[in-house]
Amino acid sequence: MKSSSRNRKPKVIVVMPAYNAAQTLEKTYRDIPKKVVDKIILVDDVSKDDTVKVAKRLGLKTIVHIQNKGYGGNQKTCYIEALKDGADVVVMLHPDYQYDSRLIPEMIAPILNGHADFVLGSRMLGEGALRGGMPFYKYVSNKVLTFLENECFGKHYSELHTGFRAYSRKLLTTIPFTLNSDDFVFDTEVIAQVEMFKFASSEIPVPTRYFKEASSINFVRSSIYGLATLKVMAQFLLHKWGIRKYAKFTKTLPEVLSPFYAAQIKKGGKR
Ligand SMILES: Nc1nc2c(ncn2[C@@H]2O[C@H](COP(=O)(O)OP(=O)(O)OP(=O)(O)O)[C@@H](O)[C@H]2O)c(=O)[nH]1
Ligand SMILES: [Mg+2]
Repeated sequence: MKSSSRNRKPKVIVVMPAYNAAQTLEKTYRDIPKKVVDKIILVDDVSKDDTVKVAKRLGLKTIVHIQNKGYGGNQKTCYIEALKDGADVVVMLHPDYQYDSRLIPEMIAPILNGHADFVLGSRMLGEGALRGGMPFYKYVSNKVLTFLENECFGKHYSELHTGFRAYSRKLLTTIPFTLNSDDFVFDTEVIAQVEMFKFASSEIPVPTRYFKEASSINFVRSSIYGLATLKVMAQFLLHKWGIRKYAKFTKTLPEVLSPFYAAQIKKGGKR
């Protein structure tokens, strides 16, 4: 790995954007390989259950939003905190036990060995998304959206709608993720930024796990997400063709952050 971490062990921080995760958080936490993870940060988006209580009992760094922001808004806090705390590699892990946190070493390996700045845990490369319980309509829309996104980016990803992701510090201190949506489409915007800023990416196979507590997004929410994803694709192409410019594809994070936070993140990079 390049950058400031040349002479020391890279710091790996796991961030968990949480919303009503009290029932699954401890199980998710137990599976995290502590040997390769330096710190775990949980951001609570005003859960109605005991998520914060459980997180504190487990000794996680816990941040509680003053208002419910949404999944994207939650991730913004997650990444800012991880960068302030000096992360060289950040892993986003849902606290709903949907993704297998035992695979974190595989997720971070391409970043640590300098092959990628962005790693996706792909359920489509795994044992079988449908066999793992992915609802059929989600499977089909996932495939269709991923196909369209690949056409748009000129890439061959197997799945672009996974919530298990790892990022290098360089990536997160470059893309202006704070300009993205506070809703679920935040994830798609990040991928479009990864492509626009030409960061190298990689995929590893992960199993699919669906059960009641791990999935709350219903058909309507999924459809809104699908349409919002198409809109991001349109913005990507308009920007690429020079028809319309979007700050989220041109600015860098320090340019859009308040000087206070920009300085804190810079300090985090110098630990
Ligand atoms: N901040 C915030 N997070 C949410 C909200 N709803 C869900 N989440 C989080 O977003 C993540 C994804 O939501 P899920 O309900 O697990 O989505 P899912 O149905 O598993 O989605 P698929 O994997 O696409 O099927 C989880 O980590 C939730 O904790 C919300 O209203 N606000
Ligand atoms: Mg889930």
